[in-house]
This record gives sequence, structure tokens and C-alpha cells, in this order.
Amino acid sequence: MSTAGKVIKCKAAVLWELKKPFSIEEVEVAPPKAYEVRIKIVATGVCRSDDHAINGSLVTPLPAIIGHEAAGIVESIGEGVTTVKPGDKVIPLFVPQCGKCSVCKHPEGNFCLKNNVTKPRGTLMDGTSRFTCRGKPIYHFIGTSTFTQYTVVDEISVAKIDADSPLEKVCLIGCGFSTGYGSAVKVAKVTQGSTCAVFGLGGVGLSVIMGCKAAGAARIIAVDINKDKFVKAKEVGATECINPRDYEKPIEEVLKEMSGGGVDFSFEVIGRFDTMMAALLCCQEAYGVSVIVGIPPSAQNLPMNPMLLLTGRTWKGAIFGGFKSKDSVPKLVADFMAKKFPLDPLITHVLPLEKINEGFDLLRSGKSVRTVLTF
Ligand code: PAD
Ligand code: ZN
Ligand code: ZN
Repeated sequence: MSTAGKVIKCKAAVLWELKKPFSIEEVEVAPPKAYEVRIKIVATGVCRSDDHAINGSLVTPLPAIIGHEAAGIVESIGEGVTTVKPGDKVIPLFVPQCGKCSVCKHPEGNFCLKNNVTKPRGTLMDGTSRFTCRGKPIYHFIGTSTFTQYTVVDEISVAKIDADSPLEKVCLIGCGFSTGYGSAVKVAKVTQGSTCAVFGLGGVGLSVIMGCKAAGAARIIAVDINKDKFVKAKEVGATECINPRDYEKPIEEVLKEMSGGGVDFSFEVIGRFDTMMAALLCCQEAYGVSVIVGIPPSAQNLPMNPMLLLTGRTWKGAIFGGFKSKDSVPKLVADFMAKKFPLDPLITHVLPLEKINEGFDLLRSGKSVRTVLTF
């Protein structure tokens, strides 16, 4: 029996309060309104940005259904939807692509003005929620909300992908992989034969390494305080791995010495001010490019000496690897299907949605790269 047009009752992990575990609840998911899409989620990754929402460093209204790195199948569509239809395999997009704003029209910009990331409203574009639990409205999260069997997103926040794609893998293209890979190939524009330094070897950092490798970097120096991350880093392309705790001097000095004066490209993929500075300082002062990928603590400033840039360095950052989401996600999935890059090395754990709290414990203890939750 078709569920289209009806409220769906299903299981979801609800975050009622900051810094508390999720509780698995029965929620009601209203049908999609005009220009909205209801999706049956098949797999969703556990990303550090979700943890930032749990601990409050990414401020979003609660109670909410969070999660943003997923893949699923369209269950039904609202009036006026033309880019996806029921049965299509899709990836929700936490950075939308409206196609109409000045950013979408710019050849390089990807942070669509319709985004809900910097100041999450906790609703769909019409300002309301489609989720209810125990009679209370539940907020959405950055236009995606994927820790649920069914979600509703705006049409500008969903991309149709290859019908043959394995959803339990390509879900990572919804965030971690694309963010890291794009930061190297699209944002930094890593060059052939260059030397790169990557700070932080989680799912996103490892994807940066894959991007540096694909761009032809000669040396990729991986930096992490957890040496257990080094095996994976080497597997995906790091040429050297270093632990800042093994050195007396600051890590930027170590990297400058290793690279004969500074690396060509550096990436901060942790979300800390000290490592953002170290990444900036370790890149060559006249031509080095440093990219911020990690999400910094909210509402705080990082003091810096402008001389560091006056000498010629470039300091930049991007959300979602600089990719225009609706255009790029189907292409990235096609590239994965054509075996241009692997996703398996990033997936260390697969758990049912009910074990979501365990998935976050694995992330916090540094034991996982990516946990994929299944339904
Ligand atoms: P993760 O927690 O899996 O990986 C972070 C890694 O950093 C871990 O391996 C840590 O051991 C390591 N680390 C922690 N502190 C230090 C330190 N002082 N020095 C060196 N290494 C350290 O996270 P992730 O890979 O899921 O995400 C990384 C960051 O990227 C995080 O801040 C996340 O919020 C952000 C992110 N940004 C975007 C974007 O669009 N810009 C998208 C997705 C994730
Ligand atoms: Zn736009
Ligand atoms: Zn993410």
C-alpha cells in the first residue's frame, strides 16, 4: 500500500538535549509539501559535525533529528518536484544548490545562499518541521536530518544518483568523502609533484589524502596525535606520518624542516585554533596554500598576524569541499562506480540505527573512522 500523502510512523534517533545520548523514538513524518521530497534513509554515516551539534559547538535548535551524511530512496514527492521521483536513489545535501542565487550562479562558489548551515533554523525552507514525536514538533538539522527511517528535505537539498550505487557506501559522498577530497582537488587545487600536510586523520582527513594523491602530490605528510590512525593514512596515500607529541618543537617547525622551508599545501581537518595556526605556519610563506576544513568552536575568534599572509601565503576554507552539491554529487557517485577512488577504507564500523550512541562513542574514543548506521 502506498504511503504517499500519508503521515509515516517510523523509528528515529532524537536528540532531546545538548550533550545527552540519543533516544530511539517513534516519530511521525508528515508528507512532503510543494518542492519537498520524502526519503527512506538506507544508510547514514556518523560525522564529527554531528558530534559538534550534540556538544553545542555547532548551534542548532533542539529537540532535533540530526545526521547529514546519508543515502536513501525517494518515497514520495511534493507538488512541483521535477528533479527526483519515487524510487530514485538519492543523497541528501547539507549544502543545497538552488541554482538561482548569486553563489550558485558564480562559477566557483558552492555555499548557496539558501543554506541552513551557519545559522541553522531547524526547519525546512518554508519555516516549518515535518517531524513530530510524543506530540511535540521536532526540529530538522541543516536541511537533512538523516538519523531516521524517513526524512523530508527541500528539493534543492537532494541529488539523484546512479540506480546501481551501493547506498551503504556512497552515503559518505554526502559529507566526509566529498568534503575532504574536494578540499584537495577543488579548493587547494593541489598540483602534481607538490608536498602536502594533512592535520587530522578522521574520515574527512583521509579523504583529503585521497584527493592529494589523485592530484599527483609527491609527498603527503599526515599529522595526528593518535598514532593508531597512521596505518589507514598510509593505506590511502600518506607518504609519511608524524605525531606532534613525539617532538619537542612546534609541529610547524618540524614540517618546515621536513619540506625544506614549508609545504605547498596544508589542511586543517580537526576543528581547533591551535592546529589551524600550525597548518598556516607550516606552509611556505611566499606561495603556500592552507585550507581550513575543520569546523571551529562557535562564536570565537582566532587572532593572527597579517604578516603571515602579506608574504604571499593563501589562507582559505570551504564547506563540502567547494563542490556545487546537486551538480557534483551524482558525478562523484559515478566516479566511485568507475573505481576512481575507494570508500571502503573509510568505513570501519557498520551498526544498526539503534546502536547510534555506540557509533558516537567509537568516534569520540578515536576507534572508528566512519561508522555507517543501517536501518
Ligand atoms: P574525526 O574526529 O574523525 O577526526 C579528527 C582527527 O583529528 C582524529 O583522528 C584526531 O585524533 C585528530 N586530532 C585531534 N586533535 C588533534 C591535534 N591537536 N593534533 C593533531 N590531530 C588531532 O573528525 P572528521 O574527520 O569527521 O571531521 C574532521 C573535522 O572536519 C571536524 O571538525 C568536522 O566537523 C569537520 C567537517 N567539516 C566539513 C566541512 O564542510 N568543512 C564537513 C565535514 C566535517
Ligand atoms: Zn543558491
Ligand atoms: Zn559531515
